[in-house]
Amino acid sequence: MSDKTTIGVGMVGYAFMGRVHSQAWRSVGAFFDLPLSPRMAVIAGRSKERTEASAAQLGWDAAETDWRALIERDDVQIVDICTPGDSHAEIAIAALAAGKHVICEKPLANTVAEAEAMVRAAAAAPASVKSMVAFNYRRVPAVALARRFVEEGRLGEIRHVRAQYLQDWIVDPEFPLVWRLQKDKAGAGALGDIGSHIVDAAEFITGQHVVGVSGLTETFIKERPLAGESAGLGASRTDAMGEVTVDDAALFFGRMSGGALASFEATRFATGRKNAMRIEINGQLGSLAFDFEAMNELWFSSGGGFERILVTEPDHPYVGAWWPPGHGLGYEHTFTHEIKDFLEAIATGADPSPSFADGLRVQRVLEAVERSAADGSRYTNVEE
Ligand code: SOE
Repeated sequence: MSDKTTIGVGMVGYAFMGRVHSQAWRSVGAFFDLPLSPRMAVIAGRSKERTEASAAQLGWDAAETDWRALIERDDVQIVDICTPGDSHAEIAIAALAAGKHVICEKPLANTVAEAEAMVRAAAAAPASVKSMVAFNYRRVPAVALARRFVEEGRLGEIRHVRAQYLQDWIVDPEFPLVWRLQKDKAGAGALGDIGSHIVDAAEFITGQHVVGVSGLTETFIKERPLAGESAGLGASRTDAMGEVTVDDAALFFGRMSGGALASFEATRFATGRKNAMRIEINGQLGSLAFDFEAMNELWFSSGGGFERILVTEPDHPYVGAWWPPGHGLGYEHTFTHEIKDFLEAIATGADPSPSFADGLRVQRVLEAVERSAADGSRYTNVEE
């Protein structure tokens, strides 16, 4: 018998993020010694058949077809939101009002106004009710180690941030119009989906905020075949065509609050790049470089050439819970780490990070990029 307090989890959504979050909830207690033991109480989705099948496959005890019913359940204390951005605000605000902790996929919302409402709801909840936005790349051990290096002063004053998020999954003009390519569902395209990750990573590693930007966005393929039954990443296509209403790529540069100059590139048209989330930081004393496609490595230079650090040592962030040196971690572990940190924050009363307020700040950067791009790339301040 375990003496840990059980905490019930209800997850909304069962597609890509739902699957990876399920894996994290399932494994976190087996690898980290936590004060709380999560119980995968219930999963919600619109289709009864698919939600029930997902519950069975992913390890949830029950299935609901209405997220409101999930929130109301007494066996749910944590609500995990893995839906497209158009429902984040409504679900999160209702869950917080019901006194449930909330972890919400990124970007926090589709608009600044929605994100502001979510921040207000989080602030209005009792201090014991916690909320967090799921920027999982903060929990890549090499990214957390990069932040440690900056905090230890090993880079000195930071001059440059060079961040890219390169994918190629929609290069084919026949790739269907999935929800990620529709503004009413996703809020933005590459800018929101993957640009948000590199803004968060840049802010996390440097401890600085993006304060102003100048941006360009482009939609290379303006029309695509409508998606078949599933609108997920693996959707089939139909014969009818529809308009792409988001950006395919976004490029922007900006100023950081500590004086650094930053450049960002988010694209789904980088042929051959699958999930190249890259960041290089140049400081007065040293530089760091990271590429998610080699996620167990961090490159460091103290002025000579770059040296590779294999981030698999037990004293590296999160790594000690897993395998012996050199055995490496994968994408899914970043979610396990995020849930571990969230459960610890709930148990200890600490404020989880990144908070909804951090998510709102990223949202404001994205919005400033859109305003700048619409205004001939004019330098645009990120609103406070
Ligand atoms: C699709 O671009 C996607 O799944 C993003 O939505 C995720 O946040 C990222 O981790 C991988 O790519």
